[in-house]
Amino acid sequence: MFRKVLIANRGEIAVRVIRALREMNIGSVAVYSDVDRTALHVRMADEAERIGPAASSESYLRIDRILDAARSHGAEAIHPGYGFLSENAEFAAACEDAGIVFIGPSAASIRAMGSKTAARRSAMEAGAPVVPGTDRGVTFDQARAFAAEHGYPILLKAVAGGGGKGMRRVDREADLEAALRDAASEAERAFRDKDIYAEKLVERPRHIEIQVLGDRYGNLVHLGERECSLQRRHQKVLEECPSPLVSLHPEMRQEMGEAALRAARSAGYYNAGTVEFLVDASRRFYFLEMNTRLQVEHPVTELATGLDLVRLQIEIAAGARLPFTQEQVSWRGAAIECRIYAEDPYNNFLPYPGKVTRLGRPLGPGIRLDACVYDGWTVPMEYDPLLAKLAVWAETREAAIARLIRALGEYDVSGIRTNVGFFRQIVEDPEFAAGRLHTGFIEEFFARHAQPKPTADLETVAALAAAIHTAARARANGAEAGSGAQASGWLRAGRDALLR
Ligand code: MV4
Repeated sequence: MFRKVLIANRGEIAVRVIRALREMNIGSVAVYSDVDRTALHVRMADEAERIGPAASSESYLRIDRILDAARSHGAEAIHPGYGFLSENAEFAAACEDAGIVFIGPSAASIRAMGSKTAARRSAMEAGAPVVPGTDRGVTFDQARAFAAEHGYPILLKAVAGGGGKGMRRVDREADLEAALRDAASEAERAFRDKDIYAEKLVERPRHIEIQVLGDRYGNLVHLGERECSLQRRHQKVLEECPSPLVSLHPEMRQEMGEAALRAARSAGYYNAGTVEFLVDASRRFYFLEMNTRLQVEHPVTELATGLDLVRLQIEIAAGARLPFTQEQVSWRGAAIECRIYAEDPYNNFLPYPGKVTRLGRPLGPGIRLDACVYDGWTVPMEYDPLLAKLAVWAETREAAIARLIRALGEYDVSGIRTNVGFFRQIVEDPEFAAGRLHTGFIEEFFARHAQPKPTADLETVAALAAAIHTAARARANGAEAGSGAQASGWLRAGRDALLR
């Protein structure tokens, strides 16, 4: 086993990896940028090395500096976490070249899944269902012919894609030419690759993904599904294991699991990975893409299977065989995770970095908190403002929801705004309780209840107008201090009411 591992990441996932290393009696080396000097992962690791200024391009994305840190600290392996360099084939190859183990799949697997059309083709050849689509480099005439055969709407996608960038829905032929041009220029800007392909659009799909895990000897198992349909602008916000849909139709787990294993095998996959599927209203599922990393939402799979995915990743990278067979994998109860962000859900989910002045955390039965936030920490504005993942487990989904409502109620964060209150609204929603989830859920949820912005009621506006009037008259008359102070008091109260 390794004696020392470097974590090429920050935030809660760096903390998660350090915890696994400590339990395995392996030394940990953190890396950090200037703004992360006081971050929790730096405090928790055995050793730490500064790798540059705040900008990711000058720190967490610098392959050279990370490898230098690994060498100078004597780390034998690197865990990349998620994001940053985790799906960078060049980084995986550079680690191997430096004689350092990359805790993840081979550079070749990462590369094979990086092109969305190549991944589609190999999944299709391996027998996993895919949405009807075109080849890469689609021209206007080819896209028009495709739509003529399969019907509108279609979806234009970037070959180098991911995250919804370079994606355009097209509902009629008249819009096709402009959409193709827009998608290509957005893809060029985002990926420096303007290649586009077209797919038949699946309306209001669910997003269900399968966790896979393989060793370096060709053993590969799936660990079931995660329901990730609750997302906003291609960012997941809440994930579950099992999927409420799969719970109603248990044969789906085996069918999707086998399709995922076929797709993973076609790429010679090992270590942890995730195969994403779209599921349509008639429960047909389609391979979407494969994520060649540990995912943010891995805790719900861990809670439902009792496995430690990070520990398994490290053991497999060190050359161990998978310690169980597919038949030995089992699932129990229901797990739900909320991504707690420093953001304002009622102001377009604007990031809300700043200093945390008070922090009360949920505790007690069935709660798991993967966090990087601590009392007095300043959430930096340079990175994704994820503070914590609050995950709960209970015997049934109903009990897990009750537990989640209880846990969200115990969360008490001051100094910054968070989405905790927004989650309370979501998980108390009857549609959510019924498990009727799809990728348009949050947009529809806002249309159904939430006010996108707090608006003042007439009484507040009238009180504010009166206060302004009184204050202005008091000032104009050079009036006695009393009424001026009272007016500015009202003014403050009125403003607070408006901003509440
Ligand atoms: C789709 C789709 C509907 N039909 N493909 C969005 C991100 C990219 N990786 C794939 N995505 C989608 N592909 C077809 N043919 C709908 C989406 C999609 C989506 C997928 C997963 C999770 C959330 C989503 C939100 C909007 C659209």
